[in-house]
Amino acid sequence: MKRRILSVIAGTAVLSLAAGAASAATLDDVKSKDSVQCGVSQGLPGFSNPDQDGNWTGLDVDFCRAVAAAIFGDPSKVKFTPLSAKERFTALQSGDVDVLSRNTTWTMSRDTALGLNFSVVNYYDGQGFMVRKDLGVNSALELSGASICTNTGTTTELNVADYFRANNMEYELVAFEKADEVVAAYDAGRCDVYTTDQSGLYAQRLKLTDPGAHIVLPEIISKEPLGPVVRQGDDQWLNIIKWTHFAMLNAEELGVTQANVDEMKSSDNPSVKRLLGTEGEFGGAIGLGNDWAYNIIKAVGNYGETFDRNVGPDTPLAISRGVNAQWNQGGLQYGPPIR
Ligand SMILES: N[C@@H](CCC(=O)N[C@@H](CS)C(=O)NCC(=O)O)C(=O)O
Repeated sequence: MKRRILSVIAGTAVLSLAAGAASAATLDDVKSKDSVQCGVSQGLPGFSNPDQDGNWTGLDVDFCRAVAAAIFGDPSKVKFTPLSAKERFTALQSGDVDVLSRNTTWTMSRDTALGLNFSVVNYYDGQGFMVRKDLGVNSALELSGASICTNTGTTTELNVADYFRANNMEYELVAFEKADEVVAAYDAGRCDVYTTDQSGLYAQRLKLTDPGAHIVLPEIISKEPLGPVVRQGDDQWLNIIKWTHFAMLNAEELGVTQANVDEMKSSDNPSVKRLLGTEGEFGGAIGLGNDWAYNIIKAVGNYGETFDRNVGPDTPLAISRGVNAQWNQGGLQYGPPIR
């Protein structure tokens, strides 16, 4: 008797798992919509930024285009939903977006308590401070008593509280929901300091009246591993997101670029063959065609190319690879092998 009840319970569990899996087939939804709905920021140069005609560019935008290329062989099959920091997780939970690709920090609470899964880190960052040069401050440790502008709904508020408490310093927080409100307030002198992810400071500095009048202080006060997020319960979709980034990393490591990807199709290197689908069936393992990674690289290039194009030393943000270099170049970016 006991055994039967157990098996009924087990049966129910299996059924509900199957039903959950069926309703969580994001890839099927995306295919029937014929596009990926990608949650991005409301405008952060270098990461996700629209121009006057509504054309989006940036590292996070390129990631969305890469996912569309992997699925459809067409990077234009993506639609962007601009989201404030506060709105972003609800938009993903409710199914308004298929993936959130928006300078979002991977933390334990976000990864466990929200029904969401972080996938990879496409940009290792840390929180920093920006001040006017004429404030005469060279270190964050000189900021006691400062008023500090930031965004609500972000990791920044807790980091500031921890840092100032740990260093016995006072501060006054001035927080806004929209990033452009923070920029405007700081630009207008309503606060002495602007704090957010260091990449965000380099990006937002470009929007100030006189960007050259401001410096980013050397201290990094937190770990901000940024990356794309999906809903829990759809392993295939999570795999597609993870392997999109890993394919771009492997391509860079193997010297496969947007310009040479066609030539590379006849490479004898087994790693290149598996990446580009001339050997093995790796695309099928994630529900995609065997040319999934070829399509990504053809459309947006490898990781280093998207980094350089959007935020690298030759862009207005002028960020060096630093910890975002490949693992064999002294950095943290490490693509697990395709095999
Ligand atoms: N990485 C942090 C901060 C993310 C964040 O929202 N930063 C602001 C300031 S850089 C931003 O993205 N603003 C751009 C926007 O909202 O469009 C987090 O995940 O909480």
